[in-house]
Amino acid sequence: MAQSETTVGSVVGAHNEWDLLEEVVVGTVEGALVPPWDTMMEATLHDKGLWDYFKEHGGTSWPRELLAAARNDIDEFVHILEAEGVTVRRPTPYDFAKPFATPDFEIASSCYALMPRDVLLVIGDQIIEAPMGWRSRYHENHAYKDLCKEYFRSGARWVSAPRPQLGDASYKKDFVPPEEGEPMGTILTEFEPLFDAADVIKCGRDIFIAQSNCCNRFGIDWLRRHLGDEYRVHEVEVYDTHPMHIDATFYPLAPGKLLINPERVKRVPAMFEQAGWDVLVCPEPLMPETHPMFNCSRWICMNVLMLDERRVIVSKGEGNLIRALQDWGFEPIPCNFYDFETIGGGLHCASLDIRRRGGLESYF
Ligand code: DAV
Repeated sequence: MAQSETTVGSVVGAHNEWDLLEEVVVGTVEGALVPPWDTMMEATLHDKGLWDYFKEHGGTSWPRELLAAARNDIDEFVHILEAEGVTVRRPTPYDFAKPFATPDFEIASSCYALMPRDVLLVIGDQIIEAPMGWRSRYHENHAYKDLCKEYFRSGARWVSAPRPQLGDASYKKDFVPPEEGEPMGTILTEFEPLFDAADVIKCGRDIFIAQSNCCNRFGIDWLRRHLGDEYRVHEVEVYDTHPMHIDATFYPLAPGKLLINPERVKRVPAMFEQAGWDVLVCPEPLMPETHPMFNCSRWICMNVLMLDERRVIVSKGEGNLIRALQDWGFEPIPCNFYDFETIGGGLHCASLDIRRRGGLESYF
């Protein structure tokens, strides 16, 4: 199996979003459930009109037609990856329907293994199980344990961030998500370190992270200290009424090329301008407003997956972005993905880079 110079002995090695992708984990729709209702969903769901749907259907299977359509998309994504020479791995089937309790909370079920990007953070040869903020996702890492064990045996480092308690003290009581224009706020307290792996985006020695409804400052501090002197962890200032994850907001696509969400990025960190990076502003999404979206916003179009510095898999309906990517010097590979986005997230959410060929570098 091909291995990069810097990761000899370990199958796991990824330092940025654009080195040649060799192995990836792709999520699965098998067994996917509607997330069971929990108050922190009020903070993350952009569409208030959906609360009742989750209250009624949470913990049960998604409707068969939605699952079938999402499966077609993910199958096409896997097909493209394999055709482009990438090894694709999948999670282990897991029973998400079991209710569970800890001494601090109880919840009707788990959710799914749709989005490995949220659960595991790969930095260099290290896999970090994220301290996730949603109670219903507390055991989602179990669907990836077989893979983690295998990667560990191959030489990867494998750790879990401190398991959070997720009791009432972790969430602000009576939190009301801000309306557009009001100051940003998140539902999390600073009781314990919390982040999802998708709150983080890698750029060699520089790691970018933004506070969200699943990432607090305590979580950022934990990651900074855990990674140590080899890395510089930067907090990015974003504005989002329902923030969750950085990869539809702020995304270094290739050396010198930063894609930003014009509605959410308040200030591009000065280091990008100083180092001569181009700031690429994501065009308006083309997904019809009427397209059902249970989890994320239309800005999920930004959630592309780089196969190397040029080839980029992008959601097929997003002609504006596809043309912009071409103008910026990329080679877009369109993939039908709107129906996966309906119940999950984008191409980046649905995948997890395990190995990209290349070493740890500084781009600033
Ligand atoms: O903007 O809808 C996307 C989350 C991607 N991991 C949004 C959040």
